[in-house]
Amino acid sequence: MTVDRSSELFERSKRVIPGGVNSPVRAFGAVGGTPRFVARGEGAYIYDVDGKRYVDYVCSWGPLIAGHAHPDVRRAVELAVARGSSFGAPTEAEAELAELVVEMVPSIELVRFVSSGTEATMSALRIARGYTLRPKVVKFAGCYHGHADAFLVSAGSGALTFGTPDSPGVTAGTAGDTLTARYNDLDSVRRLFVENLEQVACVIVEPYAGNMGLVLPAPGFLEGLRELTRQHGALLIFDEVITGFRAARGGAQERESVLPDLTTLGKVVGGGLPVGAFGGRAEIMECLSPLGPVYQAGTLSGNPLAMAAGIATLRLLRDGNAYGRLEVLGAQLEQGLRKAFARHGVQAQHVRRASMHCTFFADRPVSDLESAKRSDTARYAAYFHAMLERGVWLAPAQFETAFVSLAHTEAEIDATVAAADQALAAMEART
Ligand code: KE4
Repeated sequence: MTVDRSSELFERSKRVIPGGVNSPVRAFGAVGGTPRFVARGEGAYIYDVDGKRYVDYVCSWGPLIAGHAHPDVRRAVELAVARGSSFGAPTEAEAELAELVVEMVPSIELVRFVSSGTEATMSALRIARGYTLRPKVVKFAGCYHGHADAFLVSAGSGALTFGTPDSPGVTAGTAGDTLTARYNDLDSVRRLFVENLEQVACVIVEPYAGNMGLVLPAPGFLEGLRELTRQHGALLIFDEVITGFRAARGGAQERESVLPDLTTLGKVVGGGLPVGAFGGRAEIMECLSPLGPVYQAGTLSGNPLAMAAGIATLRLLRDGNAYGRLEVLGAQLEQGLRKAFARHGVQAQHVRRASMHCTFFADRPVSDLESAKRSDTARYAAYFHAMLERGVWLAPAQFETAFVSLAHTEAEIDATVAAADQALAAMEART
């Protein structure tokens, strides 16, 4: 049997990189099999090193909302790199991207750029603690905010997938300052505030939770968090690393009309290059060094190439009808998959908001981590591989969210629904 290039490269990578990957979920551990190594991306497609083409619904886990190698993004980065890649000094591009963020995100008056979503959420926690002078933070079971110690408590995404929600290496002291509530359960938050009076610096939440699969806020949940945090003198942090510039031009906070005190961003804001950001009300952000005492820094923060990619991407989203288009494509995919699953009598929960979607192999609606964990992950894995074999690249784990980009068209959506029909039929034949 000829060994394909992905298998060869996986063996080679595993000799020098833990697990052969630089981020765990890429190893296909949740779905089994050998991860496909990617050679290139173009529009809605990625090509593996064996030349196979896939319609891409991972989109690099969210950043590529304009599709792979968009000409505007390519040109912007090519022009920037010709002038040098990094200076460790302020540049005009940082002001330009910051102006776009302030213009587009309703609650942000000042913003600081970093190099990943983890850096953004880690820094947002520090500034919340520095501003309120309180030690405790509240997060939600199943929500993932990156891999900073404070967050690896009942985390989502890969930590949930790999069943190590409380990662070794996180001290009891750190974990002790992280309080965990239940998503969509305001009473669980109320109890934590009462049990920790005047100790809670902030509540951090994914307004649309994208790391236990896609779980949407129940009516009144986000408004309730806004009211509870205000009542108890704590800050409300919306982790919009996924939803920022994706749920709407102004993110989930614009779509839901709930304004947090701080917002964290990543993914789309960098257009595929390493950018994270955190921002909010000026009086809070002015606590940040060099203006105030809360320290935060980064060698490549505001990197000119990353800024160029972010500016090109946000301009594409700000101007024109990007969100109307993404809504049409997202709805077409959702309806097509619902019909395909119904044709084959396969029970699933299809959850969608804008260009984010998730198919839970579950027989009841999913509203929190407990209900998400009732999903049949083995069946999801079989579906994932059946779709991959038919040229559709979904998220390689049940507890993730899939994305549509502006490069997808009705043709890719139709092909995806046709692949689902064949995949479900093949799965039936095997049972
Ligand atoms: P990064 O440090 O991975 O850039 O961002 C961390 C982060 C923060 N907040 C939210 C809501 C996130 O979804 C993430 C990262 N998302 C995962 C996908 N579920 C990244 C993919 C990966 O870990 O490889």
